[in-house]
Amino acid sequence: MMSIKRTIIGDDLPNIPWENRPSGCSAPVWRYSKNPVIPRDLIPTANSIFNSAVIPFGTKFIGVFRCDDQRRHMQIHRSESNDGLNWRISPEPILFQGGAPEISTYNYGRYDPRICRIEDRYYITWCNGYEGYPTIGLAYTDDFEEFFQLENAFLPFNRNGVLFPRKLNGKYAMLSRPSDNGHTPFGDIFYSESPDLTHWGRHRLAMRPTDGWQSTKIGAGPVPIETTEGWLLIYHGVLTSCNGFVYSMGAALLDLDQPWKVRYRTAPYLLSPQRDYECVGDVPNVVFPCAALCDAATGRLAIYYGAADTVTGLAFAYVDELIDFLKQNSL
Ligand code: BMA
Repeated sequence: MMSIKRTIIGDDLPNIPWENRPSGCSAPVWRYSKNPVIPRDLIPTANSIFNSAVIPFGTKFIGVFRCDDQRRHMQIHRSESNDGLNWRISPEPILFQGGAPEISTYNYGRYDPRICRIEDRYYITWCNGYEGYPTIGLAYTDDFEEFFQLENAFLPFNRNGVLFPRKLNGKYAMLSRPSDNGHTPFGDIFYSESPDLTHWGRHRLAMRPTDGWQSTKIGAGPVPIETTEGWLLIYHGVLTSCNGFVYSMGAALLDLDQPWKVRYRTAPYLLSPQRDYECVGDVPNVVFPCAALCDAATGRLAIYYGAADTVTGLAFAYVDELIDFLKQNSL
């Protein structure tokens, strides 16, 4: 189905990876038939490649991929692709230059990256080990050749730092999820602002866990997508089963000017771990979205998500259908 109205406020992306909804499927989000789109061993040193981010760059796509190596060190690697499906991953992790040594030293790990373009610069946020504690690391690049690290955004403990793709009311804006030093049995999404990407404040609670699939904790996923209906935020929610955490995907529409105000939020999940590659792996039962490509002309979305902390999956949706679903199935 082609979207005739332009709901996405953003660029056209005619080469967005895409596959039509399979016949017989009526769900608002459907999986790529050739998932996992990125196998765990796309580079020979990798134990697993998941929870990764992609963005259009020129006529191709650039990725920053979480590659856990065979020491089980968590690292971020640059990657590129002509079609968003077939990826060439650099064998060495990204070297982040320029940061204060105590911030940029590899310590505990770099993982779960997101990429966000703000004006003509690309920013990467990730979970950064600082003195062994997780917090939000931040870096920028203009060319995906050289990467410059900035100060960590917050005190530990924090994960899932996700920037907005433009300033709001003159300030940079970020969602994040304060956490603990372990596997964190709680987690709410907060909104914060900064004049300079170094000093963050005016923190506002945006979303709490509720019930069912999103009862234990929640965290922002891809960079929010600006639409005429508000910021479309795809996020993960966690349920605690007798066998551990179950990570699923949902979505919310946030107010455009005050994004800590939630207009709609999915009561049912959009995608939950049901396929073998989502249920079986290093951490079973995980669907963890970290990036979305979108084409404003057609309303197509391509969502990249980590599956079972092992491989990367791809799923598709139309933004208008997703927003209709959100409105009709909101908490
Ligand atoms: C979270 C993060 C993610 C991971 C998820 C499931 O706390 O560590 O990287 O995908 O747990 O294990």
